Amino acid sequence: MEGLDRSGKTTQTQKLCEHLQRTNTVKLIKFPDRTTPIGKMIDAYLRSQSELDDRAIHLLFSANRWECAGTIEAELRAGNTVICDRYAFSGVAFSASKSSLSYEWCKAPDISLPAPDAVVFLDISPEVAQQRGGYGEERYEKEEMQRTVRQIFRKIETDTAQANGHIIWATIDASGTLDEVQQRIQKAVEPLNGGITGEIQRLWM
Ligand code: Z5A
Repeated sequence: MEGLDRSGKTTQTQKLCEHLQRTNTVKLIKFPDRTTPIGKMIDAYLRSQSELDDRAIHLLFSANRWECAGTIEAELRAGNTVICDRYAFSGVAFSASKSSLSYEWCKAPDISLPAPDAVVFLDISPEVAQQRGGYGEERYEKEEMQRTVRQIFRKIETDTAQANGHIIWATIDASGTLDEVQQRIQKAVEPLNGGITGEIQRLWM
């Protein structure tokens, strides 16, 4: 699940998890995982309690995924469903919105992570997002940055379709009620309900 700030990712990921748990074992993972030593450094940065070079924080976000990659693969090999609340697509979209970092440089550290079978992108205008609870507390929660991030997500969608044609990319209007948005998400991932067979695909390869 990907999206802009306050698009409802955490709420909707939880609901999707409950829905899918009726038929399969589901592992829910949130990135950044703020509980690990790397995640604690990310958390301090996001809360503006520490300063880090743009490259350093980007690599920490990626390392935070790599430290979980083995768990993701093990779950998939066991036949379980893995849902991630943000993943490498957020990594690229947020870091590449900074003028100091190029888009290609931002993609590099996440190349060959386990690729998702579907990306649900919750699309919301920065204006609507701002009206939702808690907006503005963390470092990237600024309207101008969110606009740039939204544009980069569109580029990532195109690039991902070219590099990983098997990935379903569903852009969902996240501006309805919780139930309306959840219905759209469930419909988008319906093609995966029968399960996935074959080798685990790799990101951007
Ligand atoms: N980041 C990065 O730079 N690089 C990376 O590699 C990764 C992340 C993985 C923290 O992410 C920051 O890290 C984030 C991207 C960057 N910066 N920004 N922006 P995070 O995922 O930990 O935090 P977040 O983006 O701020 O997510 P969030 O606070 O968890 O928001 P959300 O998950 O999208 O929304 P929510 O918690 O489900 O809902 C927010 C509020 O809106 C809440 O009060 C809900 O009740 C309300 N809500 C939700 N849906 C609705 C609807 N449909 N109607 C009305 N109100 C709603």
